[in-house]
Amino acid sequence: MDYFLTDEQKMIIELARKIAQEKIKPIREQCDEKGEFPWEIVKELSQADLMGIYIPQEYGGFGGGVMELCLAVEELCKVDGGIALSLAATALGTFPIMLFGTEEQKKKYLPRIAKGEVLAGFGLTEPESGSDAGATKTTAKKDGDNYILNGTKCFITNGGVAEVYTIIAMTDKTKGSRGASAFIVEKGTPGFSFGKKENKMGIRASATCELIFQDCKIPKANLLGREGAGFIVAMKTLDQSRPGVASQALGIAAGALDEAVEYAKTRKQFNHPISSFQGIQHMLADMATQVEAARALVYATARAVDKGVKDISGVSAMSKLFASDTAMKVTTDAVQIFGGYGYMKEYPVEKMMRDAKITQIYEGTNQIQRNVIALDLIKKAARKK
Ligand code: COS
Repeated sequence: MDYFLTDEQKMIIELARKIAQEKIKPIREQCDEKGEFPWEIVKELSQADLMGIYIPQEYGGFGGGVMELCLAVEELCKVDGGIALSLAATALGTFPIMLFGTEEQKKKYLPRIAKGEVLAGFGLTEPESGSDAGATKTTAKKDGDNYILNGTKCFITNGGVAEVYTIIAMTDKTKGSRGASAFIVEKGTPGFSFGKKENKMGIRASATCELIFQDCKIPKANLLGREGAGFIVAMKTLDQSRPGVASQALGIAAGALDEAVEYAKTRKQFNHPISSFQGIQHMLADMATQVEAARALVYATARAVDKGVKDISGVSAMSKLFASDTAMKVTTDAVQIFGGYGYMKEYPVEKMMRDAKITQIYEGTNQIQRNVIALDLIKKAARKK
């Protein structure tokens, strides 16, 4: 399918492909096995200007948008769905600053993130507040020119390895989600520490850990947007970032499809390559169709976000929902085509299947995506009346 990509976009794909093939492929098994964070790949991505691909040039970035970010993430995830998160999760932590930061905040944080000198993370989820993002318990109490943060965030991607975090905390518990505010918190701030490092099923090269705030004092200047706007900051950030998860899922699915086609061509049973059997051909045909449909939706959504189309919650959720379900289906089918070998760690498809699973869960479960899509649909229908 021709998506009429610009020369620049094609160059981004080539750059990401080269890093994925030459640098990520040789270490992906070890990173997965040991749960190692790939700092050397962060360096490669920084040198290729990919860490700042979605950040405007005036803040030291490449000047692309969500589309360029998605193209890079997709390509990297064809080889490894976890390693690319150093980039994708940094984008998630950076979007609140890009969308709601003051000029001063942007100038302070974006150039270092764009250069890949520091990574970012996004702290919304808590032990008792996952899908119900409005039930945040972490508090931020005003204290003169500061806020004092107390609480725990969990399952934070890039947790521990990032230097800059966007944190959602309640400044007024009595107001529910309208009492939440967003803050920038830097690693090393007294009272801010890291808790349990998670031992995960998949995306094991990505760092995931708890963030703990104990009387953590941060300056008023670190408030993002106005007090009480934290829930909206979080929702609009997720609208912007869900195509990124979708592109991660798309990359994993496309990578598994490539592996399955190659294997089906070489694996012989009953004296014939298994690719000659209709049962396998039909599976491959379905997988390819699902991948292409996911790609079309992800690219269309990313382009809509970059064009500033309003009300993107619904399509953004659709792209994440469809691409992640595709990733789960396609990777499971890839394992099936590999048969017993697919179940073994010697082949990459079992890892792809493990990596795919998280895309149906994080940045909002796919059940929540359906809620978002349905609400958007109903709201728009009501407006037409
Ligand atoms: N853009 C702008 N405003 C939004 C919005 C969006 N995408 N989504 C919700 N809002 C607004 C609503 O319009 C509402 O405003 P008013 O109070 O003025 O009416 C307010 O925010 C509260 O919205 P709502 O009542 O829909 O909130 P709920 O508590 O019912 O929760 C969901 C809504 C479920 C969509 C939200 O909690 C959610 O996204 N949960 C999943 C969180 C998630 O993705 N977690 C993963 C971890 S982050 S990596």
